[in-house]
Amino acid sequence: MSRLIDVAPQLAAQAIELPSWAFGNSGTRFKVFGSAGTARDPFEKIADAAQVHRYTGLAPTVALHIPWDKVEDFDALRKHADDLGVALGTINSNTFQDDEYKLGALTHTDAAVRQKAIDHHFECIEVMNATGSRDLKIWLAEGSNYPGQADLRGRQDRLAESLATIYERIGENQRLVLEYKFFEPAFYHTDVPDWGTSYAQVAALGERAVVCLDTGHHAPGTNIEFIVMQLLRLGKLGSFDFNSRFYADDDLIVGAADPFQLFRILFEVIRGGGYGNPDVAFMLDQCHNIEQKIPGQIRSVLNVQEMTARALLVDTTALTAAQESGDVLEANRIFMDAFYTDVRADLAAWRETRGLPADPMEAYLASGYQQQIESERVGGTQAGWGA
Ligand code: LRH
Ligand code: MN
Repeated sequence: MSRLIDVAPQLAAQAIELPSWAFGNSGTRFKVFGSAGTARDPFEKIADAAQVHRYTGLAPTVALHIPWDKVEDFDALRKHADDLGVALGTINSNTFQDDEYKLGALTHTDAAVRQKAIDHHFECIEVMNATGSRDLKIWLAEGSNYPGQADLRGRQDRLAESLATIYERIGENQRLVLEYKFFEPAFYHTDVPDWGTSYAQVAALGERAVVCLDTGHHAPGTNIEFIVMQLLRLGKLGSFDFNSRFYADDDLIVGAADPFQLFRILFEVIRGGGYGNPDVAFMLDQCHNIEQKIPGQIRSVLNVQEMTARALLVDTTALTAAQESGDVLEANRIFMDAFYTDVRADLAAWRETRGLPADPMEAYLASGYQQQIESERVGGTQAGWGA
C-alpha cells in the first residue's frame, strides 16, 4: 500500500470550484433561514469563498449564477477576486425563475419565449467574456407534471435547435456544459433527465459541448460511478456538481451522506483519466440551509480531498491482478483497504509542509473572520435565490 506522500503530487493538483450561491441564504419550500453575517452581494460572496481557499489551498475559483450574481462592473468583480487570490469560474444560466418559463424556456412551443431564453444565454456569454470564464453551465428546470401535458419529442427537437443557436455563440476557448437532473421542479417528465439525454444533445452540438454530472440528480440506487466511467470513456464528462443526499436533490455537504459513494466516484475519475485533467472540472453545488456557510464549504472541500487521497491509494497493480484472475474477494479487499485507510493525520502533516494549517477548519474558526462579518454585515439584504 503506497503511503500518502507517494500520491501527494497528485493531491497538490486538486482544485475544487465553489458555488457563489452557497454563501447566500437557501432553504426549502417550507423555509429559508437567514443567518448573521451572510453575504449580501457577489463581492461579499467572493470574499467568503476566498476564505475557504486561504485555509485549504483547494478552492481557487468561484462559480457565478446569473442573474443572482449580476453586477454593474464585472471587471471590478474580477479584480476584487484577483485581489483576494481567487478567480471567477463557471457561469451558470438561470431559466427557472421567470414567469414566461412556466411551461418551458429553450423547449417552449412559443418561439418568442425560446428567443428570450436564448438571449439570456447570450448575456451569460458576454459575462464569460468579461470574467474570463471558460464554462457556460446550463441546467434546465423544463418538463411537465402530467402525462399528455407536453409533446416530449417536439420539446427535444426544439431544445436541440435552441442549444445549437447558443453553441454557435460560445468562443473558441469556451464550453457549453449541459447538466441533467431526473426530476424537480417538474414531476412527470424532465427534458434533460439523465446522462444519456444530455450526452445525446451535447454530442450533436460539437466537441466544446460536454455533460455536467450533479451527484444529487440521479434516481435512488443509481450506480453513479458507472456513469462517470462511461462519460469519461466517451470524452464527454465536463464537470461535476458535488454534493450528497439521503433522498432527493438535498444538496447536502459532499461525502456527508455517503462517503463510500464519493470514494467510488473518485476512483473511477482517477481510473478514467479525469483527475488532474483540466477538461473535467470539480465544482461543489450545495446549500447550507442550517449550518454556517464558510465552515460548510471548508468541510466540503476537505471531504473531497480526503476521499481523493484514499482513492489514489488503491493498489491498482494488485487490484488489476485480482480482477484478471477472477479473485472476487481479493479484488474487493484491495479496493476496501484503501477506503478504510485513515489518511487524516497524514493529510494534516502534508498541509503543514505546504504552509497550510494542519486543521483548516480550526484555523478559520480561530481567525475571527466569522465574528467580523457578523458584526460588519448589518443592514442591506442577505443574498439568496431571489432573482
Ligand atoms: C439544479 C442545480 C443547478 C443549479 C442549481 C443551483 O438543481 O443543481 O446546478 O443551477 O442547482
Ligand atoms: Mn447542480
